[in-house]
Amino acid sequence: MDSETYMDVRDEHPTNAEWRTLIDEFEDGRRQGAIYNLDRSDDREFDAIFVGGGAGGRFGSAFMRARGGRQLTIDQWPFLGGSCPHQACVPHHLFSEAARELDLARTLSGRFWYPEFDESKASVLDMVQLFVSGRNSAHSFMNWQSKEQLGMEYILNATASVIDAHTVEVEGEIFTAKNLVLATGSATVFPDVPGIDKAGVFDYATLVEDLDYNPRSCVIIGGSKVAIEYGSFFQAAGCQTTILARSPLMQGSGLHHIDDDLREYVVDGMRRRGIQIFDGTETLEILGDERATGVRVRMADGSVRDIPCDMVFVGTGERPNSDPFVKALGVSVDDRGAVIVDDHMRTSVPGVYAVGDLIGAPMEMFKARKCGMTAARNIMGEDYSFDFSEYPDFLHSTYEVTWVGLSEREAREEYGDVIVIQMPPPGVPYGDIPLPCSDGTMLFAFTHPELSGFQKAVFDSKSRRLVGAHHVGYGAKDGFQYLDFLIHKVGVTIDQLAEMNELFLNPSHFIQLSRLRAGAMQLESL
Ligand code: KPC
Repeated sequence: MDSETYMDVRDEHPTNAEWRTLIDEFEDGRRQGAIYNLDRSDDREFDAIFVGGGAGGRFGSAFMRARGGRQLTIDQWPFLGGSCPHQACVPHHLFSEAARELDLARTLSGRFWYPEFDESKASVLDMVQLFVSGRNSAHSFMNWQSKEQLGMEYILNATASVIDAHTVEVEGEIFTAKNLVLATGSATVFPDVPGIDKAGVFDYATLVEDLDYNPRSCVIIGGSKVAIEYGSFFQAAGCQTTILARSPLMQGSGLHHIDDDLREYVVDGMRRRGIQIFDGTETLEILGDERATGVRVRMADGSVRDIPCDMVFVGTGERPNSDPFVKALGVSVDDRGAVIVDDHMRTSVPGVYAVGDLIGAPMEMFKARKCGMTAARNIMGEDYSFDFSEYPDFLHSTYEVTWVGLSEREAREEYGDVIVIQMPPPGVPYGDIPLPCSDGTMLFAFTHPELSGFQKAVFDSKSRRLVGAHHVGYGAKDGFQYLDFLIHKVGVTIDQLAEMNELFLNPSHFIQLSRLRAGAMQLESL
């Protein structure tokens, strides 16, 4: 190795601030080559090499270290943490928070302390630039924490070429391990549409890497979660947005357990805020010479329309980055390219595990991290399974939308006799009463009650168990992590909910509503 083209930090202890400067330098080209944090004095064989240091790779690595194992984690970027803090979840959360703030500021324009809303100040570009200017602080923390607190060994800013099930080559050097853990994530599938490679066509990743103008009109191709989330942000940030989906939003197979009322409240809310949503569409062409100026689309009624825009955003979903492993190892994949694993994260090749987005849906952070942990536990000799067929889920419009367990329809199919407690109560039009009126929606509740959200809990009448919970509002995500556990691991009943101690009109105020009904032997809806 040429010392001018690599950096060895093993005996250095860069602070978070120093890591940030280093990563800045790697990103803008002032520094090049791999970053080595490798204990060359340790002659133990690696228990695993993690190919990819995103959520799955990093959490698996940390768990393996904690169990006393030795790992090596290799990532193409000069930081650990992967696409989440670089291009995906973290910017999405920043943008969704901005969308919420913008929605409130526009709705309350000129009232109280809110100035008249100035549309010229709402900017997609401003938020993208804010994110890009700050993202290296998360990256630096990942490098610092992984090295100084978690004791991980890693090589960054380097490509790992898999040679066989135990061998990886990095920068011309061969590394061997008892096992490999593949964790290289997924990437957007750009539809095969004429003009898709024109300037002005983005996905979530290129948006943050390449956007250099403030878009004022956008057409989104696809109806995925990403389409809903980014579309809501674009519209709130002053960019007139049109969504062209194949299936009605939130009805695709990718999202399970969506309650009909919740879907209606969310999609109506998006339309109310000015987003145009068309389903049953087929995108025919991206219009424009070098740069996208519109989208030609066949509508559900067969007519063809040209929709002008200055940005096209692709939200059609993602495909696992599995090709190199099929080629190098022959791992089995499904028809969408997802590496097939068992509940221990073992692939079809002995000694090779795969985790995270690489194994397909759901492409969620909790799954990636727990997959990593699962692989590590099994490699370290435990017999540990991870079943992610049931999980809490969320998305953002200008609201935070959260759900767990069965929808009301599914619960009726499964249990027959169910009761529902919901706000606003069934049959009460939105806006007639300012409910749910929970934390985070108070300003709406008192000014625009129809915007104050929606919530529903579904119980099996016979067992009195909570079987589903659904929420549109703010701040419920936190509680839903625990509701998931209560529903799926504890089997919590309405009587146990009635015993809990609520903290006022907390976002998912199922506790007090449950208490109002729990006294009855024969449960009734509310
Ligand atoms: C700070 C944070 O949780 C967002 S970035 C997460 C990357 S990782 O911890 O590796 O899953």
